[in-house]
Amino acid sequence: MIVEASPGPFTFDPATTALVIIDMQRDFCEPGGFGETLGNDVSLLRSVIPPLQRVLAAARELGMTVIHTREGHLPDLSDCPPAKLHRGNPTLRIGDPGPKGRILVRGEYGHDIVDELAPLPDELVVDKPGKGSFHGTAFGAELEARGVTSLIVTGVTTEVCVHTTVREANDRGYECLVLSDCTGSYFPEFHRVALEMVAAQGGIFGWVADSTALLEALTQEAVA
Ligand code: C5J
Repeated sequence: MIVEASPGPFTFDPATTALVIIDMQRDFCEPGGFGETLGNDVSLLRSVIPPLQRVLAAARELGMTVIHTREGHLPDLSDCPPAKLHRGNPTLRIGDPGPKGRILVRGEYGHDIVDELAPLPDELVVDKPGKGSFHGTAFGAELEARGVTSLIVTGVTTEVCVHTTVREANDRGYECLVLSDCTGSYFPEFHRVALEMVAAQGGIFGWVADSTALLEALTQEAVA
């Protein structure tokens, strides 16, 4: 299967490709969570949801591997480095009680994925303490166990957890396609530049396309 992408066509086999949905959690996408405590306008991430719902539906229809990630910490915060916990001047810190439960803590309502993109029972959900999906998780082992060699990467935020995951994946030999309208940032300029960085220099970290280009390719596959 071939997707029109930047810097050139992205070729992949759906049987060995995972749709990775990074951190589409209430803590980042809804008021009262981690993203808002840092002073961000969380409504900026909402535009990611409709195109990502369409991509998720198409991937499920094709029987592709779907993996969701969630950034967050154990209730005792033992996996939260002090530098992360004490950094900056947020209105609430990681672990503090907020309107959606303790900020960025596993098991809390705010830590979970938004209703619109809720995982199905058979879909893997990877809980990660850091920004990248490989650090401190079984993500790499799970990809290997499923024979995955290519990733279609979506979610938030483009320049933080999406970028870190793509960089980690690229160094491990995975071919990554980042979907421009299925990723988002609190900073539109960072989003634009982060995507440019992925595809620059002949695709230094991977490829970039929009969901329309991917859906065209997936639809043709479903018909064929
Ligand atoms: C951030 C993330 N931005 N999921 N996390 O702190 O990108």
